[in-house]
Amino acid sequence: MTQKRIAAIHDISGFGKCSLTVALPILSAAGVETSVVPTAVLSTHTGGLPGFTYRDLTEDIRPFTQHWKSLNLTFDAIYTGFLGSFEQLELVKEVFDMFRSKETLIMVDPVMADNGKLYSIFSPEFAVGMRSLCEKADIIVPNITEAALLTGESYCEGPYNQDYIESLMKKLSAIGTKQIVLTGIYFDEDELGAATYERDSGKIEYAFAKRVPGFFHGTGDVFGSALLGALLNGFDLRQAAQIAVNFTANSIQRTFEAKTDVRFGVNFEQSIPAFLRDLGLV
Ligand code: PXL
Repeated sequence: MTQKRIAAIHDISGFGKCSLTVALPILSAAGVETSVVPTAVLSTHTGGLPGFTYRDLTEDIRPFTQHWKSLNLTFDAIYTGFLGSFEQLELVKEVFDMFRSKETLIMVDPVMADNGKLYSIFSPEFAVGMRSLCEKADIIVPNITEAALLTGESYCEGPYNQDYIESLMKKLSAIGTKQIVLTGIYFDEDELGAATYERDSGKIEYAFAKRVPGFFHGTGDVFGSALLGALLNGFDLRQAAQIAVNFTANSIQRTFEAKTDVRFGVNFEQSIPAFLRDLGLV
């Protein structure tokens, strides 16, 4: 199989594992060539570590990607995550149009909220802009809070019931993407995972692993990166979701046992060997 190449468009937060410091190592480990468009450089993420620095790189996005285009570079996938402004959303739509071919998989993680709350830097209108970016994707990967914001549905705390999840999925499907993976689902205290939806078949399926209670920062990016790595290794959506759930749950479990500060991100690095076994690469 020829090596796959992707473009990952996220910020880089120096400390507190998320966005590019997660996507780059995980996709590289999965054997995928990962080019990056850093949209901003922060000292840490914005999720609970006060005093972070934020250097916006919006102005660089167009010249950066136009240079790539002049080199005739092509990508098997484009993966976007945290985007800091409406202007960045519009620029990313341009990048999709610039590089999209029939084979390009466009994956949008509509990073903007968790635990029922928008991240501090966003206004509620940002969800409208993010929905318009999702409309241009092949696959979207919201958590439950983001799904509620994208659809106008009310947010509920877990444990969830199947009716709520399936009604959220149906509302998300109106966005029009071919595939949806909804994260952060649990029906009881024992298991946590994701639901997958395929537009063509209308089928909703689930992938679960052991649940560790609590909130662990950066797990959406760990999950999204592993999911894309698995898809590009030829797994179907349900299988890829299971591999990503296993990897994320394993990383959370290790972090929970080590009792590290949950704002610092999860120990995904030491889960990479098991991830590679799941992918059949070792
Ligand atoms: O993991 C999501 C994320 C990415 N990048 C930045 C963030 C967050 C979530 O808080 O603040 C800068």
